[in-house]
Amino acid sequence: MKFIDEVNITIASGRGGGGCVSFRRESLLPRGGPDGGDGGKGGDVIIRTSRHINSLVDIRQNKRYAARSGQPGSGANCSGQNGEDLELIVPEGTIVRNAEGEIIVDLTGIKEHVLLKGGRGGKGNTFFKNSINQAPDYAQPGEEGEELEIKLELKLIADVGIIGFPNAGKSTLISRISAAKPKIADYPFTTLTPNLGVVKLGDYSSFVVADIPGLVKGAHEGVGLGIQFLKHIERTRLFIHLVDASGMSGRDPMQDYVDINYELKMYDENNVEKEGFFPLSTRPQLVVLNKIDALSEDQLSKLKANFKKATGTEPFAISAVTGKNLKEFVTELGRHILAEEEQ
Ligand SMILES: Nc1nc2c(ncn2[C@@H]2O[C@H](COP(=O)(O)OP(=O)(O)OP(=O)(O)O)[C@@H](O)[C@H]2O)c(=O)[nH]1
Ligand SMILES: [Mg+2]
Repeated sequence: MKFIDEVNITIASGRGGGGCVSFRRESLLPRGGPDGGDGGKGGDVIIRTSRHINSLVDIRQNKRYAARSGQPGSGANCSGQNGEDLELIVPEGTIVRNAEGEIIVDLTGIKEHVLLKGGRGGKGNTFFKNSINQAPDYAQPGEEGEELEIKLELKLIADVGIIGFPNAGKSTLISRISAAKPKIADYPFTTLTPNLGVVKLGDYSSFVVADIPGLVKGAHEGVGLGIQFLKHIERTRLFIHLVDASGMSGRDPMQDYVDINYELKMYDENNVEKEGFFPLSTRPQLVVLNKIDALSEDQLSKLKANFKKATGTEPFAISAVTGKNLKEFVTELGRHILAEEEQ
């Protein structure tokens, strides 16, 4: 299964500035020669890649992206200013296609590519002066810019995988921290295929979270939906291990946590021979207790203490429904991802 982020936009390069028709007029030179300057060049549309961006969310903010036009030339042989280029910054690996679906450029290992050239600036009348015509009274108009509909495509690679029992609130969580709109319902196995969401961290960075169908005890033997979806999060840097803390399921939260980790271990055993396989059971996990809105303070602190004893670190405690502690959690998650990246 592929996760593709797609954005359709129209891009336009700037038109060139017109050349100028002008003649020198100085008090001692009543009939001066031509001095109309050239128009400036229109801006190009350039696409550049950045390692700090990993989705196309920002590009989606506009439908049309246009570079600036060149300024017209003026008298005294002044050239018009060139129009500013327009830069689209996208993640590495973005593919640009035209409206017919043909690839214009695949930005894998490519830092920048000029998608559209700006129009040339028109020549001013100075340019047309020659021995026959000493005083041309015409100039060239600027060249038109170009316009193109393009489709940007990016194969998303998840940074974080959310694991947990069915109904733990995985889809609710992803819907609260990203723009993803997965189906959420009060029964197990609501999610049948993985969902991806892009989580924004401040203005310049983001990361991708994958919500996969829930695991149950015996998943490695095919119970429930089985563990085939774990392959979608094999490449993630870390897991959010989401535990339903409410007890509404009738199961014990700590036992759920142990059972899921056991399934990861079994998955590893079954895949250890696979080329390039990264074991899942040793992947860093952020243990997150969800649905704390359904617990009393006392119940929660007992549960936290139990988890701290078992894992060595304090678990996060959130409510994906009320939003309690979500902001702090996203910040912390971002910090962990950066830390993993730097390793
Ligand atoms: N009280 C409470 N209910 C929650 C919370 N988060 C999720 N739920 C509810 O739990 C149920 C399951 O939520 P989902 O997000 O569909 O759970 P899931 O883990 O994606 O489930 P599957 O897709 O079946 O694996 C829904 O009825 C949610 O409204 C929470 O923080 N508090
Ligand atoms: Mg779900």
